Amino acid sequence: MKYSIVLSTQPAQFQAATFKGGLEPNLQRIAALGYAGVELAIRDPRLVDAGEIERLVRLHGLAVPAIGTGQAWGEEGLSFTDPDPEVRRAAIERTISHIPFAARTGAVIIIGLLRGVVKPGVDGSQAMDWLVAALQQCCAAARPHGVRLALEPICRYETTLINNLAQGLELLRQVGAANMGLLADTFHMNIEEPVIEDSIRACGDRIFHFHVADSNRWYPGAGHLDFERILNTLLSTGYRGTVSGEFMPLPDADTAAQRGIAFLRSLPSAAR
Ligand code: LER
Ligand code: MN
Repeated sequence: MKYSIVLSTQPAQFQAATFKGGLEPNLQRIAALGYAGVELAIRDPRLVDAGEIERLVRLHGLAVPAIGTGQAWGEEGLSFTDPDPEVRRAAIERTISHIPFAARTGAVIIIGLLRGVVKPGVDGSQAMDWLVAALQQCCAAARPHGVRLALEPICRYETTLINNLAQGLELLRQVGAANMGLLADTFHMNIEEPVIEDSIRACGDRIFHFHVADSNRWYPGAGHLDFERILNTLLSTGYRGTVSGEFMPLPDADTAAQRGIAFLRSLPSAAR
């Protein structure tokens, strides 16, 4: 099993990004802790030096399995389902602007909160139509570059659109693109899925990326999720991607990152 951890390239409010701040020292620490990769949260590719990030990541021997895009929602309010067509267009353009870096690093582009929420006065089916159309446009732009997108079901406390994996699978059916899959996050699944393992199994090969945090969103091992069962089930779907830590920097980022990977590596499934 390969492990990565979320690292924000810019200041952000999102609390479960374990590492924030200076890129180079963080990359150094993450590599030293034994992670194989970093999942980079990038609000706007125009605000970062992609060439320099790529150089530093390679220097520290790290892969970039995924790019998180949700800060464009959290900090700027961009979304695929905003009633304002300009905001929707900007969200699509922003997603497409991640494609060159994703193509160079082999990263999956994550669609988390960038999908938005059903805003007051907007009909739910209208929001779904906007979401499907936006994803189709982004997938079509990504396909020639060999880039894949992963929609993340997110719990009810953060969005009203696509809370569980079954809804995610139905969305994939509507989008109808081979380069569109799902990101399954144990924190959200613990809230929304009737039986986490059954839901993972039902996704088969449509899981493109995987987030781990324990039930309390601390590092794996700090709560009550059964990671051995969950990760074994994930492996049984044929998943050979990266398992990415997205948990609170508690008691501090280094301790959380170190304890999280130590716990995951101690599981029998880690050897598979
Ligand atoms: C992002 O990966 C996530 O899990 C959400 O909780 C973002 O708010
Ligand atoms: Mn997540």
